[in-house]
Amino acid sequence: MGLTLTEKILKAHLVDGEMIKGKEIGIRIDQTLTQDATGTMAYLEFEAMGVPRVKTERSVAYIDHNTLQNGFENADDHRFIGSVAKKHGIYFSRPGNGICHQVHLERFGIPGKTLIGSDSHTPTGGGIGMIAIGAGGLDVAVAMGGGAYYITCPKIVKINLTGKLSPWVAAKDVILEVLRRLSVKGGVGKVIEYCGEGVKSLSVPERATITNMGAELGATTSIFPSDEITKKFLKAQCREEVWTPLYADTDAVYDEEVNIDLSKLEPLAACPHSPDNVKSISEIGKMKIDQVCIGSCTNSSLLDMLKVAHILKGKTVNPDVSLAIAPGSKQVLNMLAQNGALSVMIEAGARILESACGPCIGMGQSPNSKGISLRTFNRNFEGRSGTKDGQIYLVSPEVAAASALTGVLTDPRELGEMPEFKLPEIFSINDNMIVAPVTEAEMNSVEILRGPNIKPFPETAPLMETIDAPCSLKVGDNITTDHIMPAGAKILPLRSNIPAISQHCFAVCDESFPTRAKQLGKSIIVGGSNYGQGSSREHAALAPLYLGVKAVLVKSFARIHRANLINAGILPLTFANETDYDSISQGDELVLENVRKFVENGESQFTVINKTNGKKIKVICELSGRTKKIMLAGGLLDYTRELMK
Ligand code: MIC
Ligand code: SF4
Repeated sequence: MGLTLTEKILKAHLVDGEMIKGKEIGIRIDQTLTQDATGTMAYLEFEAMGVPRVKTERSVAYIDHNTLQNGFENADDHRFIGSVAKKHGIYFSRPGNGICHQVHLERFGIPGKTLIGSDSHTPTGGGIGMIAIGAGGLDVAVAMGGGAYYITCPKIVKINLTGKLSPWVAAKDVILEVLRRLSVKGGVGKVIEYCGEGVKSLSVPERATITNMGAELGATTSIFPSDEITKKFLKAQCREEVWTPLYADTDAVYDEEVNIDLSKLEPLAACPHSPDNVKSISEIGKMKIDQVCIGSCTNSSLLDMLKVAHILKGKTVNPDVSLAIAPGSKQVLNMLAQNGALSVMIEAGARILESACGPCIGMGQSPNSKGISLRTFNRNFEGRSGTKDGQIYLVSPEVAAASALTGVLTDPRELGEMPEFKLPEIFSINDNMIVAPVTEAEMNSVEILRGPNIKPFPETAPLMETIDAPCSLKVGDNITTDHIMPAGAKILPLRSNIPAISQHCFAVCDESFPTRAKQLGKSIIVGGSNYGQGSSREHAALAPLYLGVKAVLVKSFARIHRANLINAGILPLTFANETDYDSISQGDELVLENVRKFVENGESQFTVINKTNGKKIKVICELSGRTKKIMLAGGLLDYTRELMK
């Protein structure tokens, strides 16, 4: 029986467990990446492990998220990460060099290698045939120290692409179509593998748009084969030597199959407030818009920007619209400057932003009250844009640029004939904003530069014998990490200060939660299905940890968040019977008797007693040998420290 591409790469990196679907496996990690909003914590954790130099083939620290410096905090974090990178053999991509995923694809990604990153859109690397996975900062810290990364051996979904995209229909429309069909929960426990004739018609940046936004399916990752197109891209980046051809075997067996005829797709949009709330542009109609933002790790490649410049050429942005453009990397921005496309954008009235995440994470450019904003990004969760009532639609750069001119949602096919947009034979290469690691001798003399905002990791404790605690918060389905631990320009500067950031925990749902939870001392959160979807931010686990949350009981979890809860020593529980969700109200007293003993004995079903109404609720907590030990120790940091003794 042949192997899928995913199985080939995972097998070649397997260091623990067996390739049995649904079972935990440990894989060797070749590369890691961090960004600044998750990086400070990840490096504090790495420091706590006491490993002098990273043990990966390549680790890169990027500064791209917290780039608005309206106080000392973000600048201090950048400086801290820069000094840690120098001290421990890590490449440092300076602020201004671009968004981690875009730069990593351009300058560091290698087909067939494994990459984990403390950012959920790390799967962008799947666009060149990597197994690239988003993880919590602590998992990345362990991988930098040479430890394996653990995932559930995934099911593999084949997405068979046929045909070719019609003019003005984009890669973004492909992933929006996948989201429309599979939903934001459809990828949990799965890797999405793209195959078929249609693959050949997609360039690397287009493939990367698709694998990037595969994160919104909840998938472990997504991957394309490494073929002649990949080779050409790497050659144009002067990195042809890292290319290897990689394909699934022709007789590979998949768990699921989805067929998409590219020629049948039309321009689409994800409507507020979920990436899977997808409708066609024609179905939504000529809706009046207030803002357009083009950029983010999904759609900020040179190819995307050239299309935007073509559409804007010689025109003026509609007077009722604000258009912001953030090219994804210094390479992209510089090439736009060199070939005149930047001038075209400026002439048209675009507001050019630095190469960073920017509005995607609420770092500026929040829309006006109830503003309708078209964005080429990957997430439109409530509140993420920085306002509570912003109405965010996720679209392709083509739809975004065409609409910026008309002031209403516009189908780019109205633009008439589409010219052929080609990638350059050679990109403009200048890695002068990437600081390479120094020699061992120089490393020893590096001083770590900490600012007053950088506070230590919160206190953890071994799993309690019995958890007897009230339900401090009850929430519904599809709670995102943007609900649990909001981002935005005001809160992000507190990412290195858990006591301070925890004051904003669940601010979108219930502003009184932090005070209540702290007063209760210990408590349990109850939620619905797909709890914790979205980002990899471990702050969504560390803030509850700081506020005394001992367990989270929900209908189902998103992958990275569940792992982050375990890493923080918070017990992740699911209802054996989902209807029991209705038998708990906020404030009810819940008891998990002898929970430590149950976990020690490897039992996966326990009973929660609701002391308030007397109801007995069956709950499930499946922990593998390793995650069991982590839970008992009080989290991954304590477990790793014990291992190192
Ligand atoms: C996001 O897109 O939500 C982020 C901001 O990049 C996060 C990481 C973070 O919260 O720092 C992610 O996707 O993991
Ligand atoms: Fe940055 Fe947005 Fe991409 Fe997250 S999704 S890495 S915030 S650009």
